[in-house]
Amino acid sequence: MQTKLTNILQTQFNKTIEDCTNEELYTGLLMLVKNLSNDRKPTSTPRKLYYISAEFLIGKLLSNNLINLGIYDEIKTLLADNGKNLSDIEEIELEPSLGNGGLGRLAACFLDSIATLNLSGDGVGLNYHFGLFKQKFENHLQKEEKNPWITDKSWLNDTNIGFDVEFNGFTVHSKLYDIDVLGYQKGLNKLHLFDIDTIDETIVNDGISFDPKDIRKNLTLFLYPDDSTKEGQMLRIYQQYFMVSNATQLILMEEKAKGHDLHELYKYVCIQINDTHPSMVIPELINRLVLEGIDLHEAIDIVSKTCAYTNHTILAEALEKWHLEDLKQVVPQLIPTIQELNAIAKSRSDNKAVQIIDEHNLVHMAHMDIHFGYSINGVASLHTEILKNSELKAFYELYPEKFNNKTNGITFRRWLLHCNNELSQYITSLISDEYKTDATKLKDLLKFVDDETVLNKLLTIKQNRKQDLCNYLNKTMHLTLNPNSIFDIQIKRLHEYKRQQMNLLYIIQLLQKIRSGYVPSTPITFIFGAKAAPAYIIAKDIIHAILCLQDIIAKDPVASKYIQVVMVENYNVTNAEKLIPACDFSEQISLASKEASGTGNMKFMLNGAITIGTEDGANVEIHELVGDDNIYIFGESSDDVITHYNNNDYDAGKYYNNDEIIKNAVDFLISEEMISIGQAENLHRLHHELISKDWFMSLLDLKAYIQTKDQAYNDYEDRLAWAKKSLINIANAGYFSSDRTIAEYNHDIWHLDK
Ligand code: Z57
Repeated sequence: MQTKLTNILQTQFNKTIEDCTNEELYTGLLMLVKNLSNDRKPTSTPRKLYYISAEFLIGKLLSNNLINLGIYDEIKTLLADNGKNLSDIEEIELEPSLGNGGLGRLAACFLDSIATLNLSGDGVGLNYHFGLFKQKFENHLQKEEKNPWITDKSWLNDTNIGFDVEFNGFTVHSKLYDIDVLGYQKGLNKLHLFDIDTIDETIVNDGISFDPKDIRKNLTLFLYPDDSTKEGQMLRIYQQYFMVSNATQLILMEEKAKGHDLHELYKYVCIQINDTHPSMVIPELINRLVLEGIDLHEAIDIVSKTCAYTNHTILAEALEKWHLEDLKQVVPQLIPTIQELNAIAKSRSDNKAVQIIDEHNLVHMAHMDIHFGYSINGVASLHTEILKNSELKAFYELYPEKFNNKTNGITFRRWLLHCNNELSQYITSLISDEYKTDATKLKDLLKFVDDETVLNKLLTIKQNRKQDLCNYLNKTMHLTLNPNSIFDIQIKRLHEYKRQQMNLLYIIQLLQKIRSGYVPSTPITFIFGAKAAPAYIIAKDIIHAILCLQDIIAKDPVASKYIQVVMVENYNVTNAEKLIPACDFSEQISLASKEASGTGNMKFMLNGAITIGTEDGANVEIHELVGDDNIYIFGESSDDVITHYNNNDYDAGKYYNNDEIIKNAVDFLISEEMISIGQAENLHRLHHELISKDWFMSLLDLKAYIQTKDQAYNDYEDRLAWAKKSLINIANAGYFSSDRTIAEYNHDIWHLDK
């Protein structure tokens, strides 16, 4: 490697490693990785998967690619020997922000595992120039800015592939960029990102606003920042059609090149539809097969045997329904096909719940996916059960054989080997490195549950990560954290169902308790990281309240000795990699039934944090694996919550009026103290929302949450007992490797190796 790298640096810059700047070294390493990728054997299973997704939240790629090529340690040492630091070089790379949250990050973990299992499977998505917005805080409010990430030295490779994509009355020509996806030790696939070269970055005004009229100029500028809430619908339809038309043309081009008979497309190709965003691939592929001379009904049959759909939410606002009229305005060529699919669906069932086009002329994209795909899966076992028994009950009765569960997973390469190298090496020293390719081997750690040397070492490693985080936040955000405090962390998109507001109310009541004399045994640092969709008013009000509270506590001479609130700006993959390994307490407190799975919960567990959570999403499975003593579970069950919704009997006011602690905490939001720092309008709106609607029932579980957390902080004091819980969490995290998830997708849905 040394010769390879020095040769590159010599020809590029005429310099030695020692003389290069970090920028030059970054460029050199990028070229080295690209050269080594070219030498790698691409995957070649008999069947090929196309994973179509509006989001691929891949994170920075340099270190991960070095790890997957098996040269990370060598390069790190080589650089160190020449006075250079790999992590300084990593900082040169900009994070591509091509995703909102869990769904996008899951797609990235999946690509890593698909390649690692040596399966042929490419990602297909869009090359958003400014990605998701960059978050800034100003006057305790979220401000959005564009987030450019494409530079001339990037992982994107030009291709000379491009297709015509037809919209109502005009045609655009696409251009494809590819990113190599390297598996761990073996496997090479591609992430295909489509773009158009008429894009005009200069039409973006202040922040993230732009002229919406000219599709040719704005189509791939931004990723839609609504993680589950809707806005900008027409442009979304344009983006989605652009994505799937390109995907379809790419697939057909590759299949023809392989000489496959399109009548048997389903024998060679499998299309995974990631949430409903790519659903138009169904009518688009049908249309294009018809253009190839295949009869309409045969085309429908072929597509039905090729497409599979993953559902990621039961939140009604995230289940896309497009107005037929709007679709007609953008892609009139799909309308007759969608109408035909609707007619077929009707002939299969007269139940109104399963129709594709409803009486308001809304096209239910998920319904089309289920009728005309061969598999539908949920992303955690509770979520799949809810789909079968309530949300999609009528479909389950119609097609029971199509339903299956695939509990989410995460790639251990990024979320352990890279972000917590010291822990990973220590695990290797205890149980060998077999767990890197067979994560279930982590169970071998259980033989050390009572070994004090091991437990103390785990505590030391955690302390090291906490110190690293302190240094990082000090350098990047000028924050000063107490490394000896408990790190309690909630990082995820801001959404009422995730209940950051409940965490906030906990902190407020603790502040009030401290002000009346209570002294916590160990100081606590409450860390938040969250972006709110720019149009999601209440979510932004919650951020506002957290930022105000951060200030109030920092200025309180007594309380600041015991508690600190820190809201990290611009939460993204890069800072997640610093936050997760430093965490003692992982907050997974969604209203039961609402979080389909969660994947942050798995990353925290793998890094030895203890979960405080509701019985929701994959928390249920974490609980089953680690047992009652190694997780803090509280709150009403998913069944009870669903019953509250069905009976419409939840009354936030009742909880507010009948409990002093709840009332005082909620009223603090509109206290003199808060209003003098923040905006009265925002704080009153949040206060009003909490006591009148509280749609996601944060007051319902608040008391149980307070009790459970107090107990957990108490337990933290026994350091060895705590370390034991930590070890048990790490040892049981193997199930959540995305290698396991992908093996299941392959076994039950894709059959890529036949
Ligand atoms: C998104 O990140 C998720 C679901 C959606 O429907 C959309 Br839109 C975006 C998330 C779920 O909220 C998580 O619970 C889940 O873990 C993740 O998708 C991956 O499945």
